[in-house]
Amino acid sequence: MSNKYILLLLMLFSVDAHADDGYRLWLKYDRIQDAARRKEYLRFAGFVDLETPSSSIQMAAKTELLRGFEGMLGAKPAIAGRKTGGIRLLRDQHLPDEGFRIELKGGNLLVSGGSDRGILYGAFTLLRLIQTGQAISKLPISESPKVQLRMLNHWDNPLGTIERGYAGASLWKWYELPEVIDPRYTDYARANASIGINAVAVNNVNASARFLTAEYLQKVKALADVFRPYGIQVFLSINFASPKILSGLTTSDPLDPQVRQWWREKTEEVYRYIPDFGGFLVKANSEGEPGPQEYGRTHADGANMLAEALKPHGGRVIWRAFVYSPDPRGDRFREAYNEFKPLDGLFASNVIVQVKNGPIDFQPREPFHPILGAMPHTPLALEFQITQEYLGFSTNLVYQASLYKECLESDTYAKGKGATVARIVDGSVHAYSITAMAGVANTGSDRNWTGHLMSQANWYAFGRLAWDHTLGEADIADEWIRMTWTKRPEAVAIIKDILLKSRQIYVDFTTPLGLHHIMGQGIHFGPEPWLEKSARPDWTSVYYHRADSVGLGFDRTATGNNSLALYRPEVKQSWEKPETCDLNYLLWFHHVGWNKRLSTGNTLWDELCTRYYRGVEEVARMQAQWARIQPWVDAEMFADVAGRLAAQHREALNWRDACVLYFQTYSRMPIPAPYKAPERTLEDMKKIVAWYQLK
Ligand code: BDP
Repeated sequence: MSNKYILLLLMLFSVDAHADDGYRLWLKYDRIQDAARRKEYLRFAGFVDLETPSSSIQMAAKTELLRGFEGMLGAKPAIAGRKTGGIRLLRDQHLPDEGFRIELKGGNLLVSGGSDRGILYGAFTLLRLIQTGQAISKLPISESPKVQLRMLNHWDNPLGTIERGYAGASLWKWYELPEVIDPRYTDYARANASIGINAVAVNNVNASARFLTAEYLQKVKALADVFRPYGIQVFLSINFASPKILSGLTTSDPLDPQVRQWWREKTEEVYRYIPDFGGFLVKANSEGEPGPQEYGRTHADGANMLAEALKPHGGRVIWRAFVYSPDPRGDRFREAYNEFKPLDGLFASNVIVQVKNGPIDFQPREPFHPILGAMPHTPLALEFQITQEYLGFSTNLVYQASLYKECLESDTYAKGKGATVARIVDGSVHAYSITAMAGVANTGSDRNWTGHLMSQANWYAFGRLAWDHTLGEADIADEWIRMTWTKRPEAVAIIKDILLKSRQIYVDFTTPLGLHHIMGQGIHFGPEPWLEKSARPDWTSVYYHRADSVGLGFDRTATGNNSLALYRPEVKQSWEKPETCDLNYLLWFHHVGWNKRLSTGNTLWDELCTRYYRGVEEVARMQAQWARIQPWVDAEMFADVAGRLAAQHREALNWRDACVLYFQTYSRMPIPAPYKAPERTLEDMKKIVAWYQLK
C-alpha cells in the first residue's frame, strides 16, 4: 500500500473517531477541557478501593469509575497500596437502602451507600458531577430515591418487533439468547443504572405466553444475569390465560385450585432460573387480553392469585388499570375508575396497581387520571410513556419531562391541598407500602437507541424523575445537554430552550386547547380528525372532538356525561366552567361555541387556528435555532437532528392543514388574519393521511 493510501486511511479513521452516532448516550466521558476542574478531580485518580471485592455491583461501580476517569481525566486509577488520593466505596447502614453520600474524607473521595446499589448510584452521580463540570466544593452530597421501583416497561415481542417502538427492532435477540450475550445489554444496563432505574419488564404487556416456557425463561435468565450487577431486577409481563395456553388446563379461573397450583409451580420454576426475579406485570381484560372477568371474577381475584404464588419469593404483582370494557357505550375516561375504585383495599399486600398518567391513553396532553388519589388502600404506580406513540414517533422533537412534571405536580386534593400526583405515587399521602413509577421504553436496536437523538432526553428524564420527582425539567435538560451535546454556554442555552418549549409546540400543531384522540387510526401517527368509523365508537376521532355547527369539544360536565365528577370538588370546580377552565383542558371538558370568546381575547375558532399556525411557525423557529448550534456540536449528530426537524415541519404542516380545513367545515369561518388559508384542500389532506397509513 502506498503512503498516500495509508495517509488517506488515517484521515478517514480520524474523521470517524470524531463523528458521534449517539451510541454512548449521556455516558460519553469525553476529556474535560476545563483544566482547573480536571486538576481538582485528578487528585483522586490514584485508586478505587472496594469494601467487598466479591460484590458484583461494587465491581460494576468500580469499572464505571475507571472508565469515566480514564475518559474524562486521562488517568486510570490503579495505584496499589496508596492510602490517600483515591476513591473508596463503602457501605453505610445508616443510609437509606438505595441512598448514598459522596464526601471528601481522609484525603479520599468517599462514596458510601446504604446498600451496594446505593454505592453504584453514588458512583454514577460522582461521574455526572465531573461530566457536567461541577466543582468538588459541591460535596458532600446525599441522596436517596423517592420511589422504590423505578421501572422500564418494554413492549417487546418474541419475534423481535416492538409494539409502539420507533427505534428499530427489540434490543433483546431472543433467537441468539441465552448463548450469545450482546455487549449492548451491558451498555443498556449501565445507562439505566446511571439514572437510578432498578427494574425492567422485558416483554410486551400484550404478552405471549411463550415467555413462561423453560426455553424462554433461560433466555430471560441470561438477561437478568447481565442486569444484576447494575442493580436491575427483571419482571415479566404474563398472559393471564397461560395455564390454558401452555398446559392445556380447561380454565384459567383464578379461583380454581388447579389454576392456582399451576401458577405456584410456574412461579417456583421462574425463581429457580432467576432467584431475584421481580414479579409479574399484567394487562388483563383490556383490549382483548384474557383476564379474570371471563370467569366472573374481579381484577383483585386475578391479582391476588398471582400475589399468592409470588409472595414466598418476595415477588410482586403489578396489575395495570388500563382497562376498558368491551361495551363501548361508556366514556373510557371513567372505565378504570369504575372498575378499580370499588376494589380499593381488596388487593394483597404485594400487589400494586399501575395507572397511566391520563384517563384516555398517553395523549399529548391529558388531565391527570381521576383514580390517582382515589385509592387510599391500594398502592398505585404511575405509568408514563417514553416511547412517542402519540407524540410523532421518532421524527418529532418532544421533551417529555414537561409532560411528566405537569402530571406529577397536579394536585389531586386527595387529602386537601398539596396531595399532588407525585406525593400519591411516592406513598407520602396514603402511606403506601410499595411505590413505583414505570415508563414505557423508547429503546430499540437503532445505533443511537431511541431513533431521535433528542428522545434520549426522555429516557434520561424519566429515570431522573422516578428517582426524584422534585427535580425541575430545566435542570434535568441542562444536565443531559452537558453530558450529551456540549458544555458551550450559548449552545446549552439554545438546546435547553428548544427542549423546554417542544412539548407545547407539539400540542399546538396537533391537539390544541384540549383536543384529544384525533390522530391517524391504528398507527397513531398524523391527523385523522374526520375518522368516524371504527370497530368501536371510542376508537374514532369524532367521538372525542364532537365538532358540530355549534362548536367543538367533549362536554364531560354535569350537562354532558359528568365524568368530571370523578375528581375531588376542588379539581372539579377548577375545570367546571368554560370561562375559568384552564385553556389546556378546555375541550377535554366542554363543548364550546365557535364564537365563544376565550380568555386570550380570541373566539374559539380564531384561537384554534392561531395555535395550529403558531405551532408550525414554532417548529420553523426550532429549526433556525438548531442551525445556530452547528459550530459547537458533533457534525453527525447535528445533521441527524436537523433532518428530523425538517421532517417534523412537514408533518406539522400536514396536521395544521388537515385540522383547520376539517374543523372549518363545521365552523364555516375564515382563517383569521394574519394567517393565510392552506393552499391544499381537505381532499388533498385526506389523501396524504391515507398514504401515511398505507391504506
Ligand atoms: C395503547 C397502545 C397499545 C397498548 C396499550 C396498552 O396503542 O398498543 O397495548 O396502549 O397500554 O396506547 O396496553
